[in-house]
Amino acid sequence: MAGSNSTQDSQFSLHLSNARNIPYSPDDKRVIFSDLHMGNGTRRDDFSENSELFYSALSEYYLPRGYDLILNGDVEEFHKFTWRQIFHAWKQIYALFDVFARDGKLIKTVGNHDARLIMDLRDHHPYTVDTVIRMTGLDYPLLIYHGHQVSALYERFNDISRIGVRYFAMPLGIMNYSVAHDSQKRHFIEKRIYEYSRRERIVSVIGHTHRPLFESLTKAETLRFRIEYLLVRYRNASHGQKVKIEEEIRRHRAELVEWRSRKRRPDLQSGIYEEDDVPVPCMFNSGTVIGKRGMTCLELTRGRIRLMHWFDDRFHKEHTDHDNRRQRTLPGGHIHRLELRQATLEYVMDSLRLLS
Ligand SMILES: [Mn+2]
Repeated sequence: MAGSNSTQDSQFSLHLSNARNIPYSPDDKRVIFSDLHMGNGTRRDDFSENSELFYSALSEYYLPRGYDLILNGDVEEFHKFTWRQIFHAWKQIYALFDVFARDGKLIKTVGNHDARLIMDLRDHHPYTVDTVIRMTGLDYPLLIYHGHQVSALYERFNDISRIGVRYFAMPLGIMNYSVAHDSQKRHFIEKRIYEYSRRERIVSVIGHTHRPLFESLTKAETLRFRIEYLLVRYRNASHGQKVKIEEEIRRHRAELVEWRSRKRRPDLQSGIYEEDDVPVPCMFNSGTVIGKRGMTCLELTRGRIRLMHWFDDRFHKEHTDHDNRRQRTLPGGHIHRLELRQATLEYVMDSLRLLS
């Protein structure tokens, strides 16, 4: 990231000398959450709304099943709140983190909103904080990092004035500046991380943009690719297969139409790879805990990576679907865990070998 006047120099690379190595084993169970933005517990605190959902998922699902908990950055919101305020407001959550930490099952990385944890607050934090986790023992390394490392590059090349907003407006709470609400910046970040991961043959698991990504793709992109793939298979399929493929195409098509019809923020720059190329599944994003429709996370279990959506049907009614096989409900009956996508790590590694 050496300073340069040339915009062609805007390549991204991570400093891996300080990465912490964690061996991969198919028997391990790990869950990755990012972007909690924990604050003081008031209405100004973005974490408040989904805090119960988060607490229930950890205490009733992941903890009893022996998962490692990976918190991948922006856990605390120090741009608006003090350490004392955050810790006081969320004692119960920290008590739960303590339980994971006691068994050596808590892994925490740093983001841009909690960067003070590796700076002035270094001695006041009870947990080890890393910048990059490198999972070893797979064909190619799987790196877990927040992803803000690209932001500095963006500021440098595109909009130097933003730095003023970041460092002067934020601490006073004048504006709620966040990368998640800036689609141009989000696109820049995803594209740089995608290109870096593909070039270096690594799998990047990030957060930061608050947008869940699976196999480097958004949901609409995945559905489109799957429909195209099924259309190719359709022609040479047997009669029995054709009926099944037809059904599948119709279902995906309906899902795509439904997904598009929802009133979403326009996101025209969603493609992060060259359109005439096959996307490589080298980038995954856990999304965020503070989503309006619940929270998303990535699970690494039994040789698979899965994108999960957690929601509480008392607040996020639109998603309730009791007939869905991919949905599990916690004993209280209100909190649901829905599998959005899944792939084997072998598939991910093979793709990296053959496509990058
Ligand atoms: Mn961030």
